[in-house]
Amino acid sequence: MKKMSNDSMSKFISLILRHHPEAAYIELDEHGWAEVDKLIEGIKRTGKRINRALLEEIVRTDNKQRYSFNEDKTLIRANQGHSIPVDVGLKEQEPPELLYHGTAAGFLASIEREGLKPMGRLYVHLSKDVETAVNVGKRHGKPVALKIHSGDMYRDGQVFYLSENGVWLTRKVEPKYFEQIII
Ligand code: HQG
Repeated sequence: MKKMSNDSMSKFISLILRHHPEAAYIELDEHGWAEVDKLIEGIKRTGKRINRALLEEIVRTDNKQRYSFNEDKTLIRANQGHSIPVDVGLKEQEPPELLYHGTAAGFLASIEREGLKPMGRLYVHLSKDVETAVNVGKRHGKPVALKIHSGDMYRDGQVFYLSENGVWLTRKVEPKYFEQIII
């Protein structure tokens, strides 16, 4: 069996619980839950080493608190970031006046033309501080940060959600609501 770092295992679990449950031979229910026992068995079938203690450690120590168990820890799901259409019971919430989005310089022309779109995911992901946004942007290339006038969007009727792990989510951001900031 392959020994994996907890970080790589967490990334693999993200892939399973947000995008490709079939990668571990499992299914998610409509609320995004997977059965913990089946997830563990499925990950083992891929040749990776995991057990309940390690899974619990990964959930507890994940740097972005990406996962939650249900109360009796028989089910697990990702808190946000899905591409498959699941309803994790996101709560509508009034956003702060400003939020931030980090992206790559190469995407800017298209974003300025079309606005921010969810692309492969269910929502556009926004952060409450510039630093987090810059780190998100770095995953895609030379980072660029956008300041989002979320207060104006909200007053204009747009719905925002705050995930369990503190990520702000919305369906779309029109170009008139953001500007690039110098980082
Ligand atoms: C860009 C990570 C061209 C968008 C992070 C982004 C986050 C456009 C990319 C979470 C566009 C999509 C999500 C348009 C948006 N034209 N490009 N019209 N509209 N884009 O990975 O926000 O570590 O799906 O700017 O922390 O980067 O996985 O979204 O660059 O919270 O837990 O299209 O993923 O969390 O990329 O990241 P993504 P994201 P985890």
